[in-house]
Amino acid sequence: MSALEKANEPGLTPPPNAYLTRIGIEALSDFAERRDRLTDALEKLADIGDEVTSKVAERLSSHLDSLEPSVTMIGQVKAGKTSLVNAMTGMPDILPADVNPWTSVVTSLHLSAAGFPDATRARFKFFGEDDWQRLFNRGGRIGELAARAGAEDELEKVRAQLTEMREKSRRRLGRRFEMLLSQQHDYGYFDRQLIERYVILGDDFETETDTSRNQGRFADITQSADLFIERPDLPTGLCIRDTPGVNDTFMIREQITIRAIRDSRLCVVVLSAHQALSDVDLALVRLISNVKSREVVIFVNRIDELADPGKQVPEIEASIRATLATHQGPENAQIVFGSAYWANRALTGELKGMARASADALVNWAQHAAKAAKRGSSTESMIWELSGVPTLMRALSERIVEGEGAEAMNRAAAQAQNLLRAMRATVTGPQGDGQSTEARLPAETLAARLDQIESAARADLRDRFSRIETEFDRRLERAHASFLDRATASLIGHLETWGENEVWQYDPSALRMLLRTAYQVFSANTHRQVQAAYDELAETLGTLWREGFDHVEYGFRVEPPTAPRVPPPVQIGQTIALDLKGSWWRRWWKRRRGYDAYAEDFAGMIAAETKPMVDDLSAGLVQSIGTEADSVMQDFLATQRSLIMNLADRSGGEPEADDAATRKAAQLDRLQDALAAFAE
Ligand SMILES: Nc1nc2c(ncn2[C@@H]2O[C@H](COP(=O)(O)OP(=O)(O)OP(=O)(O)O)[C@@H](O)[C@H]2O)c(=O)[nH]1
Ligand SMILES: [Mg+2]
Repeated sequence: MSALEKANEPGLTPPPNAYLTRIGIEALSDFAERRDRLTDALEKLADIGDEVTSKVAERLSSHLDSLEPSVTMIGQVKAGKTSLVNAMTGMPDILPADVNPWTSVVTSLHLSAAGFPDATRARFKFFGEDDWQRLFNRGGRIGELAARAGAEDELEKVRAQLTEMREKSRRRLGRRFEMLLSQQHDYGYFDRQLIERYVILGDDFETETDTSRNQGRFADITQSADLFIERPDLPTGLCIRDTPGVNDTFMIREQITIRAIRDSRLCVVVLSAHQALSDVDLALVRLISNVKSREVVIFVNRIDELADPGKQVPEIEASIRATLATHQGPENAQIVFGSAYWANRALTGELKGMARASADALVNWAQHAAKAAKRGSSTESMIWELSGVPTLMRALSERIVEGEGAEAMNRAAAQAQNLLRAMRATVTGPQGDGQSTEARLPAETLAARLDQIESAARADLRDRFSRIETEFDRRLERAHASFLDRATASLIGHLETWGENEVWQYDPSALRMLLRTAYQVFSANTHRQVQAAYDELAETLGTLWREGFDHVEYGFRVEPPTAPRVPPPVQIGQTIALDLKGSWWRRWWKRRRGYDAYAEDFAGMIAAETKPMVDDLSAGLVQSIGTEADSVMQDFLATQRSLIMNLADRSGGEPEADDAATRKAAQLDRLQDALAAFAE
């Protein structure tokens, strides 16, 4: 059935066998139980506490509840990313997947058990003026490459295609075209028709006569789509991001993919079993080789199209591992084999109508994957298991729990400890002896000390960052220069031996390796320095508590926040001129004359090609990490300030009646024990 035929169906109600999606996410359910115990403890703290402490407790608990781990799906065009996203979501029809329409937009499906704070159910953001200008005036990445390589006629071709594309959009959108850039459209609902209007490009716009359908009307200027779906059966929130295929003509989408990978902690590379990791996919390998192995899962889709999956799958796996090893891809990345087609059939229960070849392959695969074929389970759950989707979900769930999940829990548990310690002081006096805490320092002094501490801590963090940045820039520059030296030496060597008529090629992977190493050092430094800044701040605040109040427990300490994670340097993998081995490079080569011209032009071109990559790493990333580290610090400080000032305000007030105080002290003791279970 084509996407067009289905356009007017809602298609968004859960399929008959939606229950299957609960298979494979057991680790998430266990996690959710632990999380609920912690939120319970926080809610109890909120009950006991005064207004200020309750607010802190509620904020911590809602923060934990709104945790939304995300997974970005990337892969070659038509590997079946969208079909797989649909299967993982448990809604085979949610996103249009077909031979003809193709995904042009990063589409994020936000699944939440708890619902969403506002009424928006679909949000579409259009390209900004900048991206658009860059694409059309300079021809996107391809244009930049072509211009730099001196391939003017290629550039002309690209420009002509882009102009045509722009004219098409203009015709379709009329006067609104310019106005729409940088805008965002929000809807309180979504259906197939709406989604298609924004996320699907197709070859047949111009021949489409039924304009009421508006398929793909906004797709070429839409940059991202967000859909918000309530899924009460899910133990945690989850975001699944579908992306456009990576080997697209204009490479503008490579940048979009890079951003999408960076926005998620986990990445699934979807390959097609027919052409798993061919040379076309080296661009993919380059991107994922900058992500930690444990944060990448490879899903080889479409095994239903193999004649003998039982025999072919191990061969494919060996060949993928070999390609990854040769091209410095992630080591030991988990590889899952399966079929989105089988998964979606299992969900809808349409098993009889399954294509013959696909059904044969299923039987063949079932014999090899004996584990999946558990006796006593239903046919659809067997097929679901064989589709690989539950295995994929298991892999993702484990990684979510040990990564983002564990961090969120540790963070919340540490802050809950701080809260509890502060509450002991506010509720009963720190010794639990019913005496109310007395402030030793007047409120104004405490406030002034807090101001001082805050500005000193933030300045310290800024200093640390600027030192890290200087060192990182130096390393990047060194890496860059040493690569240029080596490459130029190789070029001269080539010219001396072979002359100008032999085309010379040089592999840029050494550059990437150098940049990656520089980044690893930077990343480790950053983590250490930020944590050190937080630890020192927590110490200082602990001292303030002890100095500021009578009766604060001996050894009272403040737990520091956790340093934010440093994202992987995905942009190191972006395609540069040296990666293009084909006709362009030959052309570039053929245009030069004379050794000096080669060496000079080469250095100039490589410098220009790699500079944005280096800049993006140094300025872009360092800045965003710095901003995040600062905002975590400020958040922590704001909480501490509210707790300290609260205690100062209450001191000297009427102490609570003895029995009430004793009761609360006992409650706090129990909560202390409950929280201890979450200590690292
Ligand atoms: N036989 C078979 N066909 C599949 C499978 N997965 C996807 N397809 C089909 O392959 C075509 C492309 O699938 P999509 O899910 O749109 O692929 P995609 O990777 O999202 O494609 P782009 O968005 O264009 O990059 C559709 O016709 C799907 O029905 C599979 O596991 N088996
Ligand atoms: Mg797609």
